[in-house]
Amino acid sequence: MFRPASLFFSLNQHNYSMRYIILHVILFLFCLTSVSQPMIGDANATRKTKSLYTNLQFLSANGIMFGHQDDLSYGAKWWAVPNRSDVLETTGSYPAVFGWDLGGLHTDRNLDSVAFTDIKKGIIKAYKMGGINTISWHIFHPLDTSSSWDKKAEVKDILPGGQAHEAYLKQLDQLASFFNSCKAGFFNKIPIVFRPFHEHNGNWFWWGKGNCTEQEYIELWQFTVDYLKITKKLHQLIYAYSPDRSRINLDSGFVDYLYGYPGDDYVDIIGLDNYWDTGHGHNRATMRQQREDLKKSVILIDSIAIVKNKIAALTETGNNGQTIENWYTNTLLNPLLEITPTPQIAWVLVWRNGSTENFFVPYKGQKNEGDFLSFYKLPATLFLKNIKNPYSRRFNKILKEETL
Ligand code: BMA
Repeated sequence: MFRPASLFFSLNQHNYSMRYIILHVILFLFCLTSVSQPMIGDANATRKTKSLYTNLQFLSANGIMFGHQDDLSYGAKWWAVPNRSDVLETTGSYPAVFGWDLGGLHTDRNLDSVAFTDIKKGIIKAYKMGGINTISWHIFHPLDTSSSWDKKAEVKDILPGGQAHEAYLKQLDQLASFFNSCKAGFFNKIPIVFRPFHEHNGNWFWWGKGNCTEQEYIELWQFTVDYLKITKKLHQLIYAYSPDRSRINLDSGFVDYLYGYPGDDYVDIIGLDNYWDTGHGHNRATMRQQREDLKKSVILIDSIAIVKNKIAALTETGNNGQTIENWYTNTLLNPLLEITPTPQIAWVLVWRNGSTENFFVPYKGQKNEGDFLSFYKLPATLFLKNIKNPYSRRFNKILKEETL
């Protein structure tokens, strides 16, 4: 039988030790390179933005942060009450990640009626508390301001040379001034995870598959990032790419995921919107199969992030109305914990608590409240109380045990 070790033992003692040392030096150098920092696309990103990006890697190796859309703006039973949060009321902590949406920037309220002045205040508050802000953009096409779901709107019209290109530049100028107005101190622009043109592999948005070509989508993304980064000189953004799981065949996951991928210099977060494998009403697969598919989808983004030296995240997920018993522990978290090695997913973000019919976080008294509390207490999950100043270069601490 061939035994690799016999190669060494056949040598004299001196050669053996030399080879042994060389082998270990090579292994050591390999380890050094393989734990290198993740690569943010913007080489000129601000110091805090770079630190946040590096810290996301540390955080993802130590737990999964919990995020909630519009957490500070309203809850299932309240609207615009300072400091309120359904997550806080159920668990005793704010989420670690705060989601916002800038759709409707041409008016003074976003598509869900939240005043932009309040969104800005919320972003600053979340930052000062040590939370992480992520912004999606249900953008209205400048030629037809009805909504993101308006399929008549054409991507090619807003690309350079298109009839609405100038109008799109105005939207980008507005977007840039909004980002720049989110600051804490004169020079301190708040780092933000920006997640534009999401779920583009689905056909429901005007930038989606079937409503524009793959090349147009890529151009739209690249143009947008270049304009914000080069023309507007914004260096506080981390860009999240987030296709929808329902339009990915997991047997050809890599290829399907990368449909419309604009390139490693343009993407920092390997995101995925996955409502599909977590009990979606239209998914005919059994819950057992969905559990396996959720795992596969997470392994998919985790591996792509590893290959590309980026950060993976479940940028949207949820069970609307919390109809599935113990959804947080049983449907969402446990499957992820069954994967070995543990996938490095920086955060999971659930959608908004719009009303007592449409909500994703159990509010006080809702039947899954206890389950959500258990989810919060588990060592694997990280809420605001568990992370401290993710914008600092010296950040290396999770506060889980100390707080619970
Ligand atoms: C969708 C729904 C809409 C909402 C949109 C943007 O999923 O919740 O009601 O307007 O997100 O938040």
